[in-house]
Amino acid sequence: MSAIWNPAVETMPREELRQLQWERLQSTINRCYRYVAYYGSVFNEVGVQPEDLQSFDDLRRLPFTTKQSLRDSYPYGMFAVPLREVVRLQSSYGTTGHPTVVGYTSNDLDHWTDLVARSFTGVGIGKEDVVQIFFGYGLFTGGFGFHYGAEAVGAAVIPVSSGDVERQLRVMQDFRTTALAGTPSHALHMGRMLEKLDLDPHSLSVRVGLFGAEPWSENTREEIERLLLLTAYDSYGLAEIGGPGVSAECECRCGLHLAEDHFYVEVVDPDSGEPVPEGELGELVFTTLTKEAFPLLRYRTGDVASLDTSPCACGRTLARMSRIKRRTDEVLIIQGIRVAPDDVGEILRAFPEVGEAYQLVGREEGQGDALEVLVEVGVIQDLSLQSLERLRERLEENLRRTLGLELTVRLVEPQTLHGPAGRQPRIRDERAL
Ligand code: DLL
Repeated sequence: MSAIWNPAVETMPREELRQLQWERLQSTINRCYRYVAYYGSVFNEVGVQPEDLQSFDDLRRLPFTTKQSLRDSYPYGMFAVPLREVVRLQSSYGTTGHPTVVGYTSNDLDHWTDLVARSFTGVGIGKEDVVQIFFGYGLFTGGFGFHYGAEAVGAAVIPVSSGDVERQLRVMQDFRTTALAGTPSHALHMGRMLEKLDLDPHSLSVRVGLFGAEPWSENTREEIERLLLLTAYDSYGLAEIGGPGVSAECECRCGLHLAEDHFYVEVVDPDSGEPVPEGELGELVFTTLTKEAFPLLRYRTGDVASLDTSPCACGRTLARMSRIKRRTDEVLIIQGIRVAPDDVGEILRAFPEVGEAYQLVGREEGQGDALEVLVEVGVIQDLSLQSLERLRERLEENLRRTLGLELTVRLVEPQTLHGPAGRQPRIRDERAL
């Protein structure tokens, strides 16, 4: 079994961990109440003072923080420190309108690096490794998050960033990459390209991959492992809570160990908001315990998973979450990018030739994940093939540019998507999840 990055915390008896969480929770509650105007008014509205919260259960007296609260506070309204103490800004990726801006103090960055270092160490990636990071570097938290974590464990990091699969393969061969970090869909794509180009996977040195940022299945895992001859692990996180490093699998691959010393996790029924018993599926709700710049209380993730606090064979005592089974809201994650139907609708509304209904279809194609947007045409004077094709191209170009994502548009006849049988769902995910 691989080493443990921070054994003092990762194998801490759960009683002690609870105590540590409680101390940190109290200071986070105070920080939010005093320094984040939004939380100040939330406390006043529900008639609660920080000192009224005397147990983890009491935390439930506070309402959930939602994506909407973050949108309303765009860009810096939820920050608990002045900007001069912020040393990094990142953002949630791929949604239009108002994405969430997250800030980090220097301590926040140290913690983040430490968490990703835990994830790498947990899957046996360390000093001896050459790590190729093909998450995007930029506002998306994947690239920089994984980068600093990999450096911290002493690996040689190749910051190749996302893009061009053939180039990735060339770098993998030439630099003798031993570990990959990126989205599973991109890894799969790389594997398939290898096969297509008839390159022998045995000519590569890669042995392990740490993947995440999007839903993937056991089938995809097996396929990636078969094509690239590596062992693939899952890692999870979200920008609002800090980015990757929130949880990751260990070599036992029986759930993702949560960094409970930095996050207090609740699993709730998405409809009632009430806690569900351990082991049952529910929506993950996070309270940050150490964040200085961007603390959040009871943040609803929209991600559905279950929790398991039983001991793990690896020796870690940190609870494990299952894979993310689904989302509570209507969001399609394609190539690691979250696409909300409302965002697509907003773009389409600018085109008078477009009808009411549209549908986002996620597919698995030879090249990896693909998004097709079906758009009903509206009232159009000129129904010539040429003019329809021009409309299609304009829509495609506009959606691609705004969503920052490769996609295709198909025009469909009026009433196809909301015919007599009722309105079709705005999302259809045909990938074998
Ligand atoms: O995806 C952070 C990250 C980067 C995680 C690299 C892991 C690796 P966001 O762009 O804010 O942040 O997207 C977060 O992506 O709420 C989930 O719905 C989804 N997601 C992330 N990891 C997984 C995973 C990063 N392993 C949103 N399985 C989250 C399923 C995932 N869904």
